Amino acid sequence: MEMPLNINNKILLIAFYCEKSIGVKNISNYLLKNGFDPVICFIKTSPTNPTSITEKEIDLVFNLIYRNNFLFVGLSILSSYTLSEVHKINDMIKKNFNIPIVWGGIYPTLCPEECAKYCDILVRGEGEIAMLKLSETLQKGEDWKNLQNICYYDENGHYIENDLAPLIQDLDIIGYSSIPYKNIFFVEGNEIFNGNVESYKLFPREWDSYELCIGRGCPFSCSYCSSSKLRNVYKGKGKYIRHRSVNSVISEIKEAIQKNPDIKEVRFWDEVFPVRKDWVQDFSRQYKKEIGIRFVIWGHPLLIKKEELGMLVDAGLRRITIGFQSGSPRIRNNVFNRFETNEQIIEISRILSSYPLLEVYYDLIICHPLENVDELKETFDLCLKLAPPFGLQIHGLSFLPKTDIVNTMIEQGVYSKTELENIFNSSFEENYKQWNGPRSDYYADNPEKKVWADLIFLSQFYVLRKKVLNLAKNAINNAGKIDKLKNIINSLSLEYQNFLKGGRNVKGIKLFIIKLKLFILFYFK
Ligand code: B12
Ligand code: SF4
Repeated sequence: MEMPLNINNKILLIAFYCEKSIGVKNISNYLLKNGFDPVICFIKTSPTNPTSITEKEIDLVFNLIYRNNFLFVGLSILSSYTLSEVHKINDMIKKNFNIPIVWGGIYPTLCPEECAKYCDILVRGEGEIAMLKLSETLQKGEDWKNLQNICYYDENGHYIENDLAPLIQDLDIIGYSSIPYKNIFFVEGNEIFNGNVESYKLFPREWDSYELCIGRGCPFSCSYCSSSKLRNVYKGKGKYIRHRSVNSVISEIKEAIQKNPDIKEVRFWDEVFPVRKDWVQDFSRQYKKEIGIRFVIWGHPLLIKKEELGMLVDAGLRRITIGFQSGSPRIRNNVFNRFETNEQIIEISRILSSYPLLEVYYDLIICHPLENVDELKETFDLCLKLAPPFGLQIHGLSFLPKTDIVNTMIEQGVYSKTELENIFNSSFEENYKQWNGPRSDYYADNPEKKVWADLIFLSQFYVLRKKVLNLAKNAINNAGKIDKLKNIINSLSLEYQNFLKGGRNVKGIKLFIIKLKLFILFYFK
C-alpha cells in the first residue's frame, strides 16, 4: 500500500474487550510523550460472558474515524479469542477508509504470518519504541518496510518478517500506563462514552480499581500458556524477565490516585508478582507509607515465601490468586508441565491461611480430554486438604494457537490439526465457553466426570464440608443431589454478586432470601 505524506499526528489505538489494556495505555502514553496525539478507543468490556460487537457499535467506531484525520489505526489484539470481533472492525475500516491498519499485541506477536494477511503493517513484540518509530516514519511519508519489528506481505504476496529490536531492559523509561482521561472513548451497550473520569464511571465496569504491571516475562513454561512461546520469540534479544524500580511503580500509583481519588483497589497484573527479597521489602515499606489502599496479586506455588508474603500483607495485600490447576501430579507434570508437588501446595495453603486479612483463590483447569475420572478425584482430594478459607476459580482448558498443549493433543490423537484449527477459529461465544468450563461434549463419554467436577466446585465451601464428604462417599448415586446443591450455590452466589453490585432493592433482597431458604432446606434435609 502506498503511504501518502501526512503531517497529521493523530493516531487511533483500539483495544478489544480490554477496557484497561495496559499495552495500549503504555503505547499511547509513550506516543504522547513524544509529540503525537493518540486517541484510545476501548471497544467492549471484558466480563465473563461478553457480548459480540453490534452493527450500531461498528457505526459508532466508523463515526469516530470519520470525524478525525488519523495517521493510522492500531488494533491491539491480546488473544485469539476475540478474532471474530476484531475482523468486524478491521473490515469496516478497510471498506470505508484509505488509512493504514496496524496490528499488534500478544496474538499477532505469536502468529505474525497469519495475522499480517489482514492488516497493512504488523508490529511484532513490545510496542512502545516500535510504534514511535513507525509513527514518525509514516508521518514523514518515508518507507517503513525496513523498520525493526515490522512484518507484512509485499506486492508479490511474499511474507516479510523483519528482525526484532532488543527487549527494553530499563522498563522505567516506558512511563506509566495511566489513563489520560482525555482523548479516550469507550464503546459498549450501543453507546460511545467520551472519556473523562466522569464517563469512566458510567462505563459498566469497575472504575474504582487501578491495574498496572511491575514487570514483563514469566519464568515458567506451562504447556497451555503462551509465556514460553513469547520467551522463544525474544531469544537473544536481552534479559526476558525484567522489573521496574519500586519508585517508578509507587509514583505511577500515586499519580493514578491523584487523577481518580475514587480508586479503592490496586491490581497488579503481572503473571507472577516479583519475589526478590530486597525489592519486596522496599516496595512493601513504600507502599504502606505512600499508598496504603488494598492491593491484589497473582502468585505461583513455587514462589511463595512466608517472610515476603508477610511484608506484602502488612503493606495492604488483600487478595492473592494462585494456580496449581490440578490435584493430579501426572496432569501437572506430564500434561501441564508444572512441577509443584501436592505437599508443596498444601504447605503453601497453610501459609496463606495464616493471614486472616488475605482472601485466597486457587485457579484450576479441569475436565479436558487428557484427564480421567481418577484424576478428577485426586483434585477433589487435594482441595479438601487445603487450609481454608479459599475460593476456587475453575476453568476449562483453552487451546491457544502455538502453545505446547496443542501439539500434545495432536500427538496423543485427541484432535487432528484441522479440528484444532476449527477450535481456534470458533466463534467468540464458543471460545469464552471453553474458558468458563469444559467443552459441551466433554461429559458425553462419562457422566461420572460431571459429578466429580461438581464436587470439586463444592469443596471450596467450608461450611458444606461434612455434607459434601457424605455425598462424595456414594457420588454416582448422589449425582442428582450434588447437581442440585451446586445449582443452588451457584445461583445464590450470583444473586449475592448482583446484590453487591447495586441490586440492593426489595426484589433483589427477596430473591436472595428465597434462595438462601432453599439452600438451608436442602442442607438440612
Ligand atoms: C493481564 C492479563 C489479562 C487481564 C487483562 C488484559 C488486559 N486488559 O490487558 C485479563 C484478566 C482481563 C485477561 C483476559 C484474557 N486473557 Co490475558 N493476560 C494478561 C497478561 C498476564 C498480561 C497482559 C499485559 O497487560 N501485559 C503487559 C502489556 C504491557 O503487554 P502487552 O499487552 O503484551 O502489550 C505490549 C505488546 O503486546 C504490544 N502491543 C499491545 N497492543 C498493541 C497494539 C498495537 C497496534 C501494537 C503495534 C503493539 C501492541 O505493545 C505493548 C507494550 O509493549 C498476559 C500475559 C502476558 N505475558 O502478557 C495474559 C495473556 C495475554 N492473556 C491471555 C488470554 C488467553 C486471555 C483470555 C482469553 C483469558 C480468558 N479466556 O478470558 C482473556 C482475553 C481478553 C481479551 N480481551 O482478549 C493469553 C493470550 C495468549 C494468546 N495466544 O492468545 C496471555 C498471553 C496469557 C496466556 N495464558 O498465554 N488477561
Ligand atoms: S505460571 Fe502462569 S504465566 Fe507463567 S507459564 Fe504458567 S500459566 Fe503462564
